Amino acid sequence: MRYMTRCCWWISFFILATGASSSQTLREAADRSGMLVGTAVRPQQLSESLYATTLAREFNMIEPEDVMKWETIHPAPETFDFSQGDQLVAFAVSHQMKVRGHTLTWHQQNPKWLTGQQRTPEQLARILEQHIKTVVGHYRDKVSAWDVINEAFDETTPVKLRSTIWYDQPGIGYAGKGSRYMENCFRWAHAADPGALLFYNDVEAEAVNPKSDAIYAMVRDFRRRGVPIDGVGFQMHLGNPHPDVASISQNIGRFTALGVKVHITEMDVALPVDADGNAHSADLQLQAIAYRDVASACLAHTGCTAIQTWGFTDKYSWIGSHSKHTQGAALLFDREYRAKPAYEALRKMLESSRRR
Ligand code: 9MR
Repeated sequence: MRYMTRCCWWISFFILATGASSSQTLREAADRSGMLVGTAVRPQQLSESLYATTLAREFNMIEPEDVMKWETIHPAPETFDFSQGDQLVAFAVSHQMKVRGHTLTWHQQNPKWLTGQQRTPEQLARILEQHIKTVVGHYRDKVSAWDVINEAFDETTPVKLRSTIWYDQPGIGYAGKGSRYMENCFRWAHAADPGALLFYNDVEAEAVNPKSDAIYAMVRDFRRRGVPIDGVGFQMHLGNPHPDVASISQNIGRFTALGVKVHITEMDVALPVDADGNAHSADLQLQAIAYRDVASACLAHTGCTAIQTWGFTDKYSWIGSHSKHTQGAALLFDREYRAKPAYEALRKMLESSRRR
């Protein structure tokens, strides 16, 4: 008995002293390394018990995939519908998770009442200001970070600001004046919740490239002039499992050097799939390496504080319908909620990092 007690004490001492116990879940590994590990969520799936239990066990942050977008949350000029967003926030609160809000200003998923009618820039500016202040105000102290602007730069060369209802069709009064129109959005969001972190979020800007150069110039300018921007989100929708990790790391490094945080906001790694939605096992291994290496690039910079995936089970991923079911299997869990090699690779990478 005495031997047992002493033996167990020594084991406990060893574990505490070396940190040698291994994290069982992604969430545990993230908590220990001071990271946020998040996922996009749809509230209608919370009633599926495996969905809800996996979500709460594995992640410490959630982001609404669609239900905080304009078409859901602002369905008529004077009507805001927070019911589905509130459901996600309630889930997060009851499981001690953070919430990332997505998204306040975008050119997609806008309601017909907004896009189907001519308005003056002044009218549109008032509508956008009211929207941002109402939504951010409703979730004050509940949503910890907002994608204030989503995908404002286009995919052309040279990179330009995307022509949208907010910029120049007709825009909110700053058409042709570059990123000026976005400043107001950050200021309105900051006024509604000074405690929330405010992000610019974009796609295909994760590596050093002309688009991330343009975003970099904008963020540097905003920081110099005191526009309240706190972070940049790199979506990380990878169309193949071969990311340019050195360039991604370099890009994260230059943004965090500006004093802003970086979040990986929408990671998935699409693979070719057969008619049943299955990927080759060799591709699943490459996918695991891609998740590991992107996480490693993030963890190499203290300002990169969140890794988030765009959903977590292959059962519910936008990739399938988007690719007409030629691609899929992009996430950390398969359709039966079994952890894939990518899950284990990400968990181990988080576990090996100790930031605290
Ligand atoms: O995953 C979202 C899907 O359910 C929507 O139908 C789609 C509409 O465009 O938007 C998807 O999410 C997008 C996100 O909001 C912004 N970045 C790209 C994501 C994938 O299209």
